Amino acid sequence: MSLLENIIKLKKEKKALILAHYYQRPEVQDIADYVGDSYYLSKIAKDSPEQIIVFCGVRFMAESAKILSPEKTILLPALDAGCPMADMADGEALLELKKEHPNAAVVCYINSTAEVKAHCDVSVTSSNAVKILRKLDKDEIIFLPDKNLGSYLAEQMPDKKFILWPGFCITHRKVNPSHILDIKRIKPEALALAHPECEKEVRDISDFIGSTSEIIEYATNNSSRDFIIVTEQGVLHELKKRNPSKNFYTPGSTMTCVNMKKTTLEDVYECLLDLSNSIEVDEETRVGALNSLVNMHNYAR
Ligand code: CIZ
Ligand code: SF4
Repeated sequence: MSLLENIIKLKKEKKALILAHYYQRPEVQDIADYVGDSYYLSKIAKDSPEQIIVFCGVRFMAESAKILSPEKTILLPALDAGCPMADMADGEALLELKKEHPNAAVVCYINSTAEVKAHCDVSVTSSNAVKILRKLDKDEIIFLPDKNLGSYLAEQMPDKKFILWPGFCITHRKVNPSHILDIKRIKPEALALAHPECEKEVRDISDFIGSTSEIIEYATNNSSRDFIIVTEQGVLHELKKRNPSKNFYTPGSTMTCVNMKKTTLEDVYECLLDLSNSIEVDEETRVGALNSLVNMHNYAR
């Protein structure tokens, strides 16, 4: 039996569900029951009847699923797949910042540790952040850890005062405007679709800014034929599947998240075989963090 057949067989035997983020390797996306962004996947993990979930992504995603569904077994196939941006914020420093701004709403990007979430009022993802923040009745917002998504949100809501944490995504930071302008010189019609985790100078010269799912929707529904995709290159798999006749250009070969690429089919097979790599969150942190994720799901509805 091939590795693929073995995974499918084990998945059935164990009644497991496989979820994969758009940034995962193509072959991992293809074996998953659901592929999507972190908001969509967190909804599926919470609502699905399966008790065993193989979460092909990075730690904060599996951790969020565990926080929402402590009774389920959440497996992270590559245990060392973390998110460097999530690790740029810590609970203790956040508590200090909260003391300086006692009236601010505290909002974290879902790309954050459980410890940080436990000190926040609500979590957001790049696909629901604008909607959720518009519903908060606070004029002041502490946003962490991504200063780029934070400054993008601040631009959308000039009536609110944002206090931004200085974190950033190392993958999205690698792009600079010249990468996009170089492609536009050769393909002047191409539309640049950028993730809000990109730096402001990149966002400012892009034609559309959105989350991975929004970028995929935009390119699929737009009549243009040429697009420059300014986010982690894993999304190209879904983009090409949905749009076989369109052309997708990438800004250099720089936009690969090494952590997202750690998960291989072998890892998926092995963790299904012995149900290893189970993610645990200590109960005190879990209960603290739960509130921010439940609020996200309620506000985003
Ligand atoms: O929220 C997510 O899934 C991430 C990390 C990116 C995006 O925009 O979908
Ligand atoms: Fe973290 Fe950036 Fe990788 Fe997403 S792409 S997991 S934000 S380092």
